[in-house]
Amino acid sequence: MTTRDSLIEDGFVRFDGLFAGAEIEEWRQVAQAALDALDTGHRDRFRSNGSLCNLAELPAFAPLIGDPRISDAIAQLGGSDIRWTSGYLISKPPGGDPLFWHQDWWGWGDAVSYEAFPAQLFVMIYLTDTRVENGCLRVIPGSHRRDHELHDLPAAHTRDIATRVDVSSPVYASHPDEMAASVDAGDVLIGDARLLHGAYANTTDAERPLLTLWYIPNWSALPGAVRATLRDIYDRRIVDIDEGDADLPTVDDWPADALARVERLLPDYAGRDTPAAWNRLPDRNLMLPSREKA
Ligand SMILES: O=C(O)CCC(=O)C(=O)O
Repeated sequence: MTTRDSLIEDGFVRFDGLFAGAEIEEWRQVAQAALDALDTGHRDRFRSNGSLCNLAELPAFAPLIGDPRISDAIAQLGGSDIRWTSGYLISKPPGGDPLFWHQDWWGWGDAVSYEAFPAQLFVMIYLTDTRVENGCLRVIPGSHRRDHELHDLPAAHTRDIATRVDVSSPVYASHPDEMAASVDAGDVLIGDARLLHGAYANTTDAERPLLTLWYIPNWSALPGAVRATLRDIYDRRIVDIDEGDADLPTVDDWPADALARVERLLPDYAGRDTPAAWNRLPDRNLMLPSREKA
């Protein structure tokens, strides 16, 4: 199976050793400095994630976002017109809670959502060796295209789910279909935004940092309405975890040297389409049958 086939079948692929361990250790230190600067309210608000720091406010990560090893990996999967829209530093503190089950695709009302190849990809770069014990990713393979009972859970990233963690609830509990996606520092997980995933609790006494970067593999192939919403995400006009109507900093505010690292990847959109509606819930009737029923 090629990496592209795995992405289409399972919804994710691991690229082993894409970065050297020493490089990742440097990024871990940059991440730790950003975490040290957070107020305690942030970590309470994003208790299930651990932290959710928008990289639009952390231009230090520009060289990593623009690193050609990431675009080359996406090209290997079938990307030919790659853009980057956003990213987060998601870090579980020592003893941090499990992450709720969810998927991150927001455009389920558009027909592109039911195609085999993803419209949007996550690139997850864990900054330490990450296993079940310290809170690695858990996924439901195939759930990006196939119906699954966890699609009935409430939409992701609401304040309630992110804040009030009840580990006995199916929103946070282990599921028989789950697979642990452990990594060594330097490995990179690339996956379909539609994939159902969560993360285990961090039972260790060390921080478990992750950078999640969002890329679009084939920008010009997407409907104008979907590109319009992605541009709004880039501009931080509509993301559901940002609060209120505050005028938030964006990548356009970065210093010139940081901006130069990502410029070729920015979601240029000058159309006039009405943006595709924000809809995090799939129409299960339009999905392929579950793996048991197939
Ligand atoms: O923390 C993780 O391992 C995954 C994070 C994630 O997928 C999310 O917060 O949406």
